[in-house]
This record gives sequence, C-alpha cells and structure tokens, in this order.
Amino acid sequence: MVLFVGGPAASEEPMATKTVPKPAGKALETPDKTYQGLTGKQLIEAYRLMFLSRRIDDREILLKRQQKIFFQISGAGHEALLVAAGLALKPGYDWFFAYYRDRALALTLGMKPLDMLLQAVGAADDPCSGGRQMPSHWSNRALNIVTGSSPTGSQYLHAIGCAEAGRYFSRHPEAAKKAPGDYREFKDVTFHGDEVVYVSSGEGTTSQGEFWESLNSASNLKLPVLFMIEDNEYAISVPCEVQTAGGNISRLVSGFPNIHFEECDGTDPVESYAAIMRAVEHIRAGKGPGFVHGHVIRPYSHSLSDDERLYRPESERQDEIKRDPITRLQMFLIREGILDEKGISEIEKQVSEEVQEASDQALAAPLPGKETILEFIYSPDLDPVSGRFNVPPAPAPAPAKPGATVDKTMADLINTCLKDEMRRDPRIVIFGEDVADCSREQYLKQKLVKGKGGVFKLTSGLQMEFGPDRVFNSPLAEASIVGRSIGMATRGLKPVAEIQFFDYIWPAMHQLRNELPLIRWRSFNGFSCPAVIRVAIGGYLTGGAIYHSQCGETIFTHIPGLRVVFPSNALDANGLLRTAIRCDDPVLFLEHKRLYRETYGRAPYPGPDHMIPFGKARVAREGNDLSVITYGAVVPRALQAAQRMDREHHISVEVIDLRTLSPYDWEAVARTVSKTNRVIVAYEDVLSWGYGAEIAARIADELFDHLDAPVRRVAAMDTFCAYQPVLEDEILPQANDLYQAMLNLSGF
Ligand SMILES: Cc1ncc(C[n+]2csc(CCOP(=O)(O)OP(=O)(O)O)c2C)c(N)n1
Repeated sequence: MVLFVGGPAASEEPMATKTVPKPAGKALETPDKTYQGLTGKQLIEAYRLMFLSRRIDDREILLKRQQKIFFQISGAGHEALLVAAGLALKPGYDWFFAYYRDRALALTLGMKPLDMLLQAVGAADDPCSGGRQMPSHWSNRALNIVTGSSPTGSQYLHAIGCAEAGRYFSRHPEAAKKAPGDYREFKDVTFHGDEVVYVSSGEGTTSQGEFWESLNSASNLKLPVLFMIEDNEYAISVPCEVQTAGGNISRLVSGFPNIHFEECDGTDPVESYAAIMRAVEHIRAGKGPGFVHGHVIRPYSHSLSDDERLYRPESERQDEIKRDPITRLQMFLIREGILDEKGISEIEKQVSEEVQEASDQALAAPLPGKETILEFIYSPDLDPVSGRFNVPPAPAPAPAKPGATVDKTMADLINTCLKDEMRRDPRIVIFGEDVADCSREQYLKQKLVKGKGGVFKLTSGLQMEFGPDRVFNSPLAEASIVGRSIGMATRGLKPVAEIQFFDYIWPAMHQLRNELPLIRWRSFNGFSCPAVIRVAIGGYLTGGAIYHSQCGETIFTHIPGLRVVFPSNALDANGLLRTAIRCDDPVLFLEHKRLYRETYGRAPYPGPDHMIPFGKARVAREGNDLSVITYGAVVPRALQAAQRMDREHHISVEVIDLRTLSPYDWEAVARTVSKTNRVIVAYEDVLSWGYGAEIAARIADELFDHLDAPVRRVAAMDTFCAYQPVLEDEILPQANDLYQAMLNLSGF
C-alpha cells in the first residue's frame, strides 16, 4: 500500500504524458453505496484533490528551497475539510472569501495547479494578482473567489457586505441592470436567491474584533454566510487556549441567534461534508448563517519561515501526523473497497505528473513588466479627473418671493445630492451610525416622531423616501461600516456609508488602508470596490475638544488607490459628492462640520446632474502678489485675510482652493506660483508632516526658478485640539495667522 506520511517531497520526476488517465486497479466494489451523500466516485475525486493540494504544497516547498519562489504557506492538514466545503458549495454561484490555507477549496472550485504555481513564481499571467500577491492569496472572478489579503480577519466583514448585496439584488432585481454613464457601466452584477457566502480563517483569527463584528451582523440580519473555522490549534506559535477563552471557539459563539452550528473532525471528509451540508441547508433555506468549526492539523509548521519544533514537542507532532487526512482517506477508500492500492498509486502518479508539468510551465512563464506597476491603482474605465465629470450647475430658479434667498447650506446640498442620486441609481445604499430617520419604523409610520437622519442631519428624510432596505443604521462599529461597504461595492452596490466623526475613523483604518484601496490593484483588476465613505471632519467648533475636532487627511492622501475629497463650500460639496458616487474608484469624502451650515459658501440648488471633476482646483480669489494654496475650512479664513491685505496694504492675494487632495491640481499650483512668485500652503491639520509638506516640497523641487521667497506653511500647532475656546483658537490656524504670514512673506 502507498501510504502518504505527510512530509514535503524531496523531488519529483518529470513525467512524459500529458493526459490524466482514469485510475486503474480495482474500484467501486459497492458502487451504489453513499457516505453522508457522497458517492464512491466523489470520494475518489476528493482524494485526488486532497492529494493534488498536498503535492502543490510540496512542490512549492521544493521551489522555495531552490529559491525559485519567494514565500510558501501550505494548506497541509486542512485538505479534507476544504474539499468537503468545495463539494458542498457552487463555484460561480456562491461567493468565497477564502484565506491562505484554502488551497484544496480553490482546487475543488476549479482553480488549476498552474494558476497557483504562476502566483508562486510571481508570473505576469498569475491570474490572481498579476505577480503582486504572495502565493495562496486566491482570486478568481469567474469562480466568485474574491481577492484575499494577508491581514487576518478583515475578510469577515467583506463577506457580510457581499451577503447583504446578494440579498439586496434579490429583493430589488431592477437594481442589477447596467446603466451607461457611471460606474454601473463597468460593474456586472450576478446574484441568486439562495446563494451562500463562504468565509474562513484559522481559530487564532477569531480573536480579531472584525470576526465578532461580522458574526454580530450576520446573526442579527440572518445573512446567508457560512463561517468556516479551520482549527489547527495554533496561530503561528500561539496555542488556542491562549487565543480563546476556554480554548474552544464553538463554545464562545454558541449564544448567537439564528446561526446553525457544527463542530466536526476536519480531517475526515465524510464527516466534514455532512456537517457543512447541514449548515448549507440552513443557509439556503434563508434561516440565517452557518458556522462550521473543523478540527484539522498543521503538519508543515505555520509557513516555511516557521519551525514549529521550537515550540511543539516531537510527541505532539507525531500524534498529529496520525490524523493526517490524506492517509486517513486513503485507508478509508481501501477499507470500503472503493479503490485499491493500484488505483491509489495511479491517482498519485497522475497528480505528480500534473504538478510537475504545471511547475515547469510556471517556471518558464514571463515575468510582469515594470510598466505594469501603476496599472489598476484606479479604474481603467472611468477617470473622475476627465471632462466627463464636468457638468456645470443648472441655472438657479428665481426666488419665490422678492427678497427671499434660494441659497442652500453645504448640509442642504449634500442631502439633496444624496436624494437626487438615490432616485437615479437604485444601487445606492446609505448606512452608518444614526443615519436612518428612525430604526423603529412604526414610530415614523404612526407619525409619533419626526426622524433624525444623522447627528448632523445630513441624511435626514432619506429613509422616509427610500425605505429601510436602502437607508439604515449600523451597529456602532467603524471597521464594520467600511468592511461591509467593501463587500457590497465588490458585488456592484454603491454604498455611501458614513463615519460619524473623523475622530472615530481609526477602528476602520485597517479596512481603509489595507483593503478598500487595494482590491483592484491586488487582483489585477479582477475585482473593484468603488465605495464612498463620507466623514464629518474638523474643528473650529468651540468646545469640540480633542475627539470632535480632528483633521488628519494626510494619513489618507498617503494611500494610493483612494480618492480624497475635501470641499470648502456648498456647491463644490454637491458637485464633488456626485462625482464620488458616479465614479468607479473608492472615495473618502471629507465634510467639514464647521462648514455644514456656515453663511459662507451657500449656493442655490445646482440641479440633479452637477458634477465637478476631481483634481481641478478653484481660484477662490484672483490675485497677483502672493498665493495661498489651501482647502476646507481654511479657505474662508484665507479669503478673510486676503481681503484685509488688500484693504490695509493693497497687496493682492490669490487663494487657490484645492477641493480634492488626492488627486490634486498640480497645474493650478504651478500656475499661481509662476504668477505671484510667493506662496503659502495653509491647512487645518498639525503643521509637521502635514499635507503642506508635499506641496511645499514639490514647489521647491519643480518651481524653484519661480520663487522670490521661501515657501511658507500655516497650520495647526503640533498638538491636539483643546476644549477651552481660548486654547482652541490658539491651536488652530486663524485668519489672523494667515494675515501675519501674508504680511511677512510679502515683505520678504
Ligand atoms: C492582522 C494580522 N496580524 C498578524 C498577522 C501575522 N499572522 C499571519 S498568520 C497568523 C496566525 C493565524 O493563525 P490562525 O488564524 O489560527 O490560522 P492558521 O495560520 O493557524 O491557519 C499571524 C499572526 C497577520 N497576517 N495579520
């Protein structure tokens, strides 16, 4: 008998044949017998896939040792559970957020050994990422395997958003229609009423907050999500009893309502399949999520960079090897008379040949050209900088009564933009903390309450007009708001989610830095997630203090793949928000709280189609002697200072409002600096390492010949914003600070 003992293969002989013949030998003594619904034929196929998965791992290990690939992490020991999951689910129908140990799942769903080895070598034709991601970061659009990342746990929230999107499209199939002229033109939508969204991780990852946030929402909303926990008892070197109170994740989560729970021996494909099928049945019936906790083994250390002998004694490792799923299935097949030793050897020979051939092909494959590096940071289809997004305001209607004003605040025109866009595009959903008018809808229906619609009332009336499927409150969990948006947008919805205060954006940082802007680039345009995240930002509030006054936009402009917008007035907010919604890239839309209802910058309603392209600055004030480059709430302060300079010193100051910070309008900067030869960069965030540093550095670098004076910055002090208004005034840049800087620079 050929027994597979679970060690990496030292070498594999190149094989001559190309075709994969059927296994010879004695097979299927009892062809009609099934095992928890699996036929003998399916079990033979399961064995083939499990062995194939292990052989690819072994091959990668060999290649890594030969320095032909650069990283290896194996799925060894997890194969039985994952082949069972692959057999229970439908590729291209269900959705998959798989983690790095899910090689056997990916193979069962239809990925090929060559696909995997092309990724391992980092080939141009790596179908998962075009040579950008480490091996075992699965992605395949046709199979609905959504690009995965390396951070453990962030995928859970994407699965929630994906499931919500599937449900939304099932309830509102008209929303799935393509429409020309905006992101929908490039976003195909497929959905099925009984689809399952699979998401997996190891047991260590269940320590992440994102796992708990996702369980909370899946359970509460009865979402069709299959949670798969592959418990190999270790997270690198940390054992499960250190990760999880009581040492068993099933016990901890058992109180969540609506979930069907299963705990199984994940080294046994038959038991695993039965457990997964029961969970899948519950999910497809619309009863809620399933949770399968499979106990597996990890015979190859965490990764090739880890040596588990440093923290696991030999006795423990030997015990584990006795549970090797490949050996177990092999013995099962023989015992049950499904396949004999000859048949098994035949399968193993075929698999070895296939892997050898794929490996040879991958090693000969062309590498990615350096010219591809910047491809797919943003949408290749729709450029929000282009003239296509330039739609001037419609003419303002005459005031109803003489003397009455038609001017609207920034808050009004953001609200109006959301309403107009929601009427136009049924794929838009709005959610966040407190954004609904009233979660207990009956109060609205009975007219017992007026409704809230956001702590700043920016989403007021939206739930009443568009209903709770499209406008709803989220749990108080910022990572979840952004993570769910990513899952929704990946499926084709357009979430316009709200983070209530910029000060509380940080729990979502992982999603904003490592996921949202990377989906397109890391999948080589396989997936995209053009979500809009609106955030109330900034100080000058008198009493906002530290945690209601923060800026910090620079941290986000530092992220490739994310558009960052920061309007200073009502009309721009309206036109830029519409561009954000209609475009095909993820956008962080920063709304200054102090500007929401200012008298400054009010404007008439510009109609339902007004758009401003990104990366086009506005000359807020023409001038000849000195330039101020700024944005947000510093714009009105700079204008005030400029007027005073004119009044008191006849010095004419030009004020440039950047409007969008990434991309930004370098041409406008160059134009004004070449004209006035003196420049201040002004911003509300702390001075050091702020947004102005980049602009000032580039001016010094590229416009040195045009400068008659050093580039100056005016910004907040390098501290936090204090509560007491006397301190706040001192800390944040005021019109007088700008005036002093202008005076000083003009005399340089
Ligand atoms: C957020 C995050 N923190 C740390 C890591 C480094 N890391 C990679 S895998 C891993 C252990 C994961 O353990 P577990 O979830 O049990 O899965 P297993 O690898 O055992 O299958 C760690 C700490 C990471 N990738 N992401």
